[in-house]
Amino acid sequence: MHQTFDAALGINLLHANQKGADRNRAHFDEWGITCFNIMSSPGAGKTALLERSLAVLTDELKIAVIEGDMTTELDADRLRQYGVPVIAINTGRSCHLDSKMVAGGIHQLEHQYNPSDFDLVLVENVGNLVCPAEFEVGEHVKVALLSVTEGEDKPLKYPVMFQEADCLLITKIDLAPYLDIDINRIAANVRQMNPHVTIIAVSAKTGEGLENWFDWVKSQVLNQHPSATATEMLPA
Ligand SMILES: Nc1nc2c(ncn2[C@@H]2O[C@H](COP(=O)(O)OP(=O)(O)O)[C@@H](O)[C@H]2O)c(=O)[nH]1
Ligand SMILES: [Mg+2]
Repeated sequence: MHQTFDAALGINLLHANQKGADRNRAHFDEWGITCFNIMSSPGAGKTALLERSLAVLTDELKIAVIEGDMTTELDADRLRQYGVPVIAINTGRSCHLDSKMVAGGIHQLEHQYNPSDFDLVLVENVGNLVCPAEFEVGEHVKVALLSVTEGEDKPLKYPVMFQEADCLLITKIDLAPYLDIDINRIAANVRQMNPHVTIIAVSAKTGEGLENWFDWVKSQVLNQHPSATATEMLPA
């Protein structure tokens, strides 16, 4: 069967992106950095989660953020208030970050700081449930957010994002009582296609579930680069 021109182009594009992602990951590994790619539809609560996370996790981990948005530095400015380096990447008309854009962010980090000082780079991807799932940026860990306001069926309708995720955060659970939504059904829909995913229900508003998320983040950092964090993460 003949491949269509578009399919061939798509495969080449993804192949080139993958090579760039592998290079980015090699840099992160060289510096002992764990990289998270945080993805969701617009408004699911990525930046709110990062605000809460930076407020707590910076006590134990040295963190930098790469903030992807089509335009503006609104989210980047929100996160700069937590005293961490935030590298803003505007993607223009593109609906996702790609590995080349993130390589540019890594270059800035390297230029302005000593990258070996960092334990964790959090990448907030452009809000979109489709394309970010296809374009790796060099992450070790993929995190997908789905807010309770989006509906139980979304994992079934946008499967790639949820199949690929290492962690699913069901967000805005403080709103669940006002909605006709079953959080267990969301979890079951995701488990059906991704049996090993870690599922954590959280509210950035009330703080419910955030301790579980923080513990999971720390376990992933230890898992990827045990020596980089061994001292900081020992109990006091
Ligand atoms: N009620 C409630 N609202 C939230 C929560 N998390 C985020 N929001 C609100 O949802 C909107 C979008 O959040 P934001 O973090 O900007 O989403 P992003 O586009 O995924 O980065 C904002 O108005 C937030 O205040 C939550 O846990 N509960
Ligand atoms: Mg945001």
